[in-house]
Amino acid sequence: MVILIVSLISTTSKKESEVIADAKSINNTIIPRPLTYKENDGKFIINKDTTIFIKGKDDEETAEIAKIAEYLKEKLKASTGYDFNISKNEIEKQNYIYLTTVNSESTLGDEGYNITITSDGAKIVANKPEGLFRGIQTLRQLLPPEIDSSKLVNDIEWSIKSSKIYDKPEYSYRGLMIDVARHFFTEEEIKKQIDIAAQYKINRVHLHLTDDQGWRIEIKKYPDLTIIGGSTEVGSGPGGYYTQEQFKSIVQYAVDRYIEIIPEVDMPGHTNAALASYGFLNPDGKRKPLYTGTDVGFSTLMTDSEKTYEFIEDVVKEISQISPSKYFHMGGDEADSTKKEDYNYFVGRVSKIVEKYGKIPIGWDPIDTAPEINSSVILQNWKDSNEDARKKNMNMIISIASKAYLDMKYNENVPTYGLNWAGYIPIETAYDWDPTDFAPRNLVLGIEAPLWTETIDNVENMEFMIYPRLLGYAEIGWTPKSERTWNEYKIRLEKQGAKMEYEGINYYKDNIIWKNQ
Ligand code: TNX
Repeated sequence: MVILIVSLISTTSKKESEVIADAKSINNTIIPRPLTYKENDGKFIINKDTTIFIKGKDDEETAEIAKIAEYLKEKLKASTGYDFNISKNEIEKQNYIYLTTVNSESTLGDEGYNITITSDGAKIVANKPEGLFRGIQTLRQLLPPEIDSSKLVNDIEWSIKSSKIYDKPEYSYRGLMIDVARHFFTEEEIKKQIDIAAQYKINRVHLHLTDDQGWRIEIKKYPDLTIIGGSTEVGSGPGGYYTQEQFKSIVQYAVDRYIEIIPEVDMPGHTNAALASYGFLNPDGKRKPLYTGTDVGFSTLMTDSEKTYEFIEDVVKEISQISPSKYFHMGGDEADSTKKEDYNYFVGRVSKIVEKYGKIPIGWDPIDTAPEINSSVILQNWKDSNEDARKKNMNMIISIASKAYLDMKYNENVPTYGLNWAGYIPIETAYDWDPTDFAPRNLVLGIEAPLWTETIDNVENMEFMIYPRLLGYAEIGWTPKSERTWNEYKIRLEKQGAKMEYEGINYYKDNIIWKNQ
């Protein structure tokens, strides 16, 4: 008995001391948490003479790394006032930031990196330029938070503690979705969100481009989709759309940040904007009225009409030509006005059209329940069971609404907009789960946090919903489950507040994290 009590006490106290040690070992603010971080004595101080040296395995790679160096230089410019020299020469012994893919470890994969900081400089080594880009995000977070100020900061030492970091992601898919159909957001607004998300190593941005309330992507063969279908939004605002050139510009901006833009055309439901643009998509040959409310499930394409499939093929073809992503998201959710057998036939046929244009189809559940859908399609799991997907060995992106929906309110009072049909999602709920709670590890590609915008019509409110929850989603996607706990995370999150502040992000300063607010 005594032995039992003693052992009980010692296990409890061991656990506690582990937690404390954990908390104490947080001498960095990095989110997502790197696999290993070891601090050493000394520090590296960046000054106006610091040089960014670059070296790839060949000239092409060096040119790509040069762009990453330019990006880093830009990110450090406003606050430091320094105009770093970027050099392809052999690195000097001191005062360097060195970005290289030479002599890397292959175990780092595409996105992993090693950072070594000494008093002489900062060296980042990765297999691929992409890994260097991810490593740079870590480097930025190692500097004082003032580094993100858009104004010159004087009287500060731009120092980084000597350290060694080894890091690579758990999941290859770490996404943010923005619904630009319910409310339209401009090219510049989306680019800003892409840039902010990139610092947390988000690598996919899914754009929900069409829905009942709006069609947001120019299709040259069907100009009325945007002239009519893009002319409004929820609440009857002016709406808008991206020309193909604008879409390409968003894609390139994302590519420069190693983010893949995934376009979605939602079908066969959520299609009123298309039905309002072209009569031939409707049984009576007439255009439907535009819709600016927030109901779901009332619209459907005609699943037995060849004109529908011709239309879809044209749309998929045009978008595929301007979208380098390997994926094409075909929607498939809430088709409540489509009979189940018609839905099954439709999603099966459309998935083949998508594949014909060289893309991997992604669909929301219940797409996995259609007999024609197999493991060549990816399930984005938001609500229903993914039993069929498991049986069929389909890869999955986990977006369970009660955990990952950015349009859910934080709590009953905050904010005044937002929804709660999937429950409230406070910061802890958003963080404290794992994709493997919902699907077997071998089928999980990763995680995505969707922001639906029925109630969100401006960037301030958008940022309030996204931040700080996205930092948690980014960490769930990057850091293995075994390496993260809420108690330790929340200390790092608190420290990240200063950075978000300097970046001008309108985040929710929840007093559970940020005391004295
Ligand atoms: C469900 S999630 C939807 C969307 C809504 C969202 C609101 C999904 C695939 N469909 O149409 O915007 O809920 O939270």
